[in-house]
Formats: sequence, C-alpha cells, structure tokens
Amino acid sequence: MKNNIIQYLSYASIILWIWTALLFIYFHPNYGNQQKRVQKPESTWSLEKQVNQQDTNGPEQKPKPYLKDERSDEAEHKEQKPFIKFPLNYSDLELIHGLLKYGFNIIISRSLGKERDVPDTRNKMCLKQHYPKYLPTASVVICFHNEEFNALFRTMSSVMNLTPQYILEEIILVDDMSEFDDLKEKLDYHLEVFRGKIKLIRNKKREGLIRSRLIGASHASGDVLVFLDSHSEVNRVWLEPLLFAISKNPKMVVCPVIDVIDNMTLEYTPSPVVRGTFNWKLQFMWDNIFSYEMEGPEGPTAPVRSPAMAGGIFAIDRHYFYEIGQYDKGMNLWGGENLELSLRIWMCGGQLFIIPCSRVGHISKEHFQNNFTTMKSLAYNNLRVVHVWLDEYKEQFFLQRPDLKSMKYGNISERVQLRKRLGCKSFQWYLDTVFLELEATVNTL
Ligand SMILES: *[C@@H]1O[C@H](CO)[C@@H](O)[C@H](O)[C@H]1NC(C)=O
Ligand SMILES: *[C@@H]1O[C@H](CO)[C@@H](O)[C@H](O)[C@H]1NC(C)=O
Ligand SMILES: *[C@@H]1O[C@H](CO)[C@@H](O)[C@H](O)[C@H]1NC(C)=O
Ligand SMILES: *[C@@H]1O[C@H](CO)[C@@H](O)[C@H](O)[C@H]1NC(C)=O
Ligand SMILES: [Mn+2]
Repeated sequence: MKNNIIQYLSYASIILWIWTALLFIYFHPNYGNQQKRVQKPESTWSLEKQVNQQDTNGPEQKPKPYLKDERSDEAEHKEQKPFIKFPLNYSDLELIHGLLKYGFNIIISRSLGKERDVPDTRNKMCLKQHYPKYLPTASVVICFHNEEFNALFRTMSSVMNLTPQYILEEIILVDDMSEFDDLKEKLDYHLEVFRGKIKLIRNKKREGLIRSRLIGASHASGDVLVFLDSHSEVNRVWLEPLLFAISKNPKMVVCPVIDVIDNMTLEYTPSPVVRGTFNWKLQFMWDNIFSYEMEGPEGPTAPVRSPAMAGGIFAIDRHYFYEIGQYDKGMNLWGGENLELSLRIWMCGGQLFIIPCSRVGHISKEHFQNNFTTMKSLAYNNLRVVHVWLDEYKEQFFLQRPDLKSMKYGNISERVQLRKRLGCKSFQWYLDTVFLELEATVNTL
C-alpha cells in the first residue's frame, strides 16, 4: 500500500516535471542557445503584445553590430549563464505561472524590486557629449495594462533617478483598465514617493494602446512627449540627447537605442545600433546601418536615419505630434501604429532618427498572448496603413497577404483627408528617398 502511494507520487511528480519543462521550453525557445541573440525588441506594448512582428515566416535580417563598440563586443563574447538549472524544482511552477500571466520571469523581477542599477551601455564617445543647459521639458507617458508591479515601478523609478528634474515636467501613467489587485491601492500608495511628478490616469473602459497614449498625451504639458513601455528601464543621460535633437529641429522624431532586458534573467544587455525597417507584409524588423552613417565627425554618436520606428519608445515635440495628426484613432487594440506614424513623419515633412547616445532597456515579451483578437487587430490596423499610405504599392502588400484583400478596415476618409491637408509626399518618394532597400526585397522574391 505504502509502496503504491510512493509509486503514484513519483509518477505524478515525473509528469508534473515534464509539463513544467515543456512549458518552460515553449516560452523560452532560445533557452540553451548560447549565442548572443540579436536585439529584437517587440514593436509595441505590454500585454497586447503577441504577434511577433518579426517572427513567423519572412526573411528576418539579423542586424550585426556595425559599430565595434567595446561594450557590445564584450557582451557578445560573454556566455549567457543559464538562469534555471535543470531539473526544475516545484517552486518553479510559480515561474511558469508568472510567464503565462506577465510574459517574463516575475520571480527575478520581484527580487530586483522597485529599483536597480543597470550597466551604462553607451559608447564611450557619448560620455564626452555636452548638452545645453536649456532644453525643452518632457512629459513621459507610460501606458500599462496588467503589468507586473515591480517592472512597472522600475520603469518609473529609473526615469525619476536618471532624469534631471528640471527637464522632467511629469510622468503620466495611464492605467488601461488593469485587473490585478496590486495595481490598485497598492500602486497609489507606492506612487506617493513621486508625489508632484506623477499623474495617474485610470481609463474607465479598455481603450487599447493607441487611444491610451492619446489620453496620456492630452494630459501632458511638457514641450516634448516621450512614450515608454511599462516594462522598460532607462539608462544614464537617456533624455538629454533626445531633447537636444528635438530642440534643434522640432520636426525630428527620435528613438533611443533599445537595449535588451532578457525576459528570463532580466539581465540588461546592450544592443547594437540598428535602424528600423519593415517588409511588404508590414512586419517590422531591425536592419544594419550603413557604414557612412558613422563616418562623419560625430562618429558613432551621430543620429541614424531610420525608415521606421519599433513602436513603444520614442520622443516627439508635443505640438508637432498634434500638427501631424497624432495617431489614427480608428485603429484597434494594438499593432501597426508604429509604421503608420513612421510613414506619416517621413512623407509629411518630418524626420525619424535613432539617437545612439540615448539608451533604454526593454523586456521583450514576444509570443506573449498570441491570440486571435490581437492578430485581427493587427491585420485591421495594417490595412488602414496600406489603404491610406501605400498608393499603388498596396498591391505588393496584397501579394504577400492575399487573405486580407477583402477584409474590412473601417472608415479611413479622415486619414486620407489628413494626408491631403498636410500635403504629404507619395509612397514612391518615400521609397526613393528614405527606404531604398524595400523594393529590392520584393524583386528577389
Ligand atoms: C487576447 O488578448 C487581448 C489583449 O490583451 C485580451 O484583451 C483578450 O481577452 C485576449 N483574448 C483571448 C481569447 O485570450
Ligand atoms: C527550489 O526553488 C526555491 C525557490 O526558487 C529555492 O529556494 C530552493 O532552494 C530550491 N530547491 C532546490 C532543491 O533546489
Ligand atoms: C523571451 O525573449 C525571447 C528572446 O527575445 C523570445 O524568443 C521569447 O519568446 C520571449 N518569451 C516570452 C514569454 O515572450
Ligand atoms: C466616413 O467618415 C467621414 C467623416 O470622418 C464621414 O463624412 C463619412 O460619411 C464616413 N463614410 C462612411 C461610409 O461612413
Ligand atoms: Mn514592450
């Protein structure tokens, strides 16, 4: 009898064990892969995140660091230390549960707590940069939905700790109808330490990322809007280079380099300087920069022209944001808004640059919440981009996605009007001037 029980117990534990291991591998396919992964920040925001815009089919170009930055080199050669040793033990169930709920390792996140130091990943030449004393002020807008408490808090404390107060007008936190208890009174209570600098807005209904950002922006009073994901950590002197670039040209929209915070170890590692591009399926991807971009007098600190932005993390002059038509309010839940804004900026007289001396770490939650609702919203939003901005090149998109040819995309007349009103250039112009490589991709298919 006793033997039987022991036998059953050991069977049960083996089964549980196997499941745990399978789940773990599913959520962390790169586990055990000792090669340094190339930065692949997700294109947008927190829990809505699912359809990995870079994965699935499609020839993903893995950017290699052009810039032989000592630090990235070092990181490249360093073996990643495995975070969990097999065999897993039972309390790792908590880890699996956390992965399903939040998309990253919450056990480590909890142990890191509400603030931590991250390594300075900037190129050494950035340390010599000086910024004027008078810079525009920034309103930092952070939207969240069911974010893990500590990760959310680290986002804010990193901003508070690493931003000179006189350029930080405020942090605007938009809660898009989170359900988790610790994001309610507990959050209010802990935010008290930032009193005076933080505005917390709680949506009355679920608005999705795009409208939540607009709500946040409407409460801002700084000269510049800076959007951050709710699971990021800013690095040293992150804001000054962004504000400085905008102060010289308010029609310049700028992104920091997105460093990688590993979703299992939460280790902060530098990313190479890359530029944002996309393919004819409108999947965002990172690409190498051209060597001539770094050959000027500014060397590796020079802003890098980018055909597209990854999504969640960028800075824009507040008035310019309204002037060029904010976001497309007709877009649903999540996805596509980054490309829409990128095309609009370039085609309507603005510029989009990545500023290598500004670095912000971001936890990538790829494959998290890969569900039908978000897939549909991405397709819908992409169709709006196609029909408003791609002109005769929309056929290139439908060649890749014939399934979307007859799908509905709502009323775009307001966005078409906006394009006319702003006197925007053609998509052909964009291909000829900003993103010369896109056509080549199609010809080789
Ligand atoms: C899919 O994800 C969205 C966005 O987070 C969520 O609101 C929705 O409930 C999810 N749907 C399913 C079926 O899981
Ligand atoms: C199991 O995990 C817990 C928490 O992660 C840890 O404290 C404990 O030492 C582990 N036990 C073994 C046998 O590794
Ligand atoms: C964690 O990050 C890796 C590499 O970026 C990615 O492949 C994996 O899907 C991510 N895990 C989750 C749960 O999002
Ligand atoms: C689309 O929206 C515009 C206003 O934005 C409106 O004038 C027009 O009637 C709408 N079209 C349809 C078919 O609903
Ligand atoms: Mn994100």
